[in-house]
Amino acid sequence: MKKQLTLFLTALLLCINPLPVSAEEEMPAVRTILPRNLGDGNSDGVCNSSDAAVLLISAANWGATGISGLTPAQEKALDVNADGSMDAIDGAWILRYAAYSGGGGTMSIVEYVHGYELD
Ligand SMILES: [Ca+2]
Ligand SMILES: [Ca+2]
Repeated sequence: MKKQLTLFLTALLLCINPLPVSAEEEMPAVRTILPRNLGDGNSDGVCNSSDAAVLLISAANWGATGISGLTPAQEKALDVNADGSMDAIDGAWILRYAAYSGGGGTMSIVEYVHGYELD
């Protein structure tokens, strides 16, 4: 069931357009912009498939109304690859990380995606 949800969310995420993260959130060096709660879009302290669902719902809201319904901090947390927009790539990273950590992986999402730990 969890695998089916992951596959379903991945398929949906691949169909949505990117949501731009607020310009004020953009900075030049990736290492300086990564938030401590990277990937944790629902602010429950963990990054899992529920966060991908938050991203998907916000993308649907964005498409329908032009408003994501998320706070700037949530948008920044969900820009997992730190490219300045929330999109299917971020959702795919979250789902990949959820599968990794659910399988016993111990890296943080920052290390998993970016290859290093925050200071
Ligand atoms: Ca979360
Ligand atoms: Ca992104």
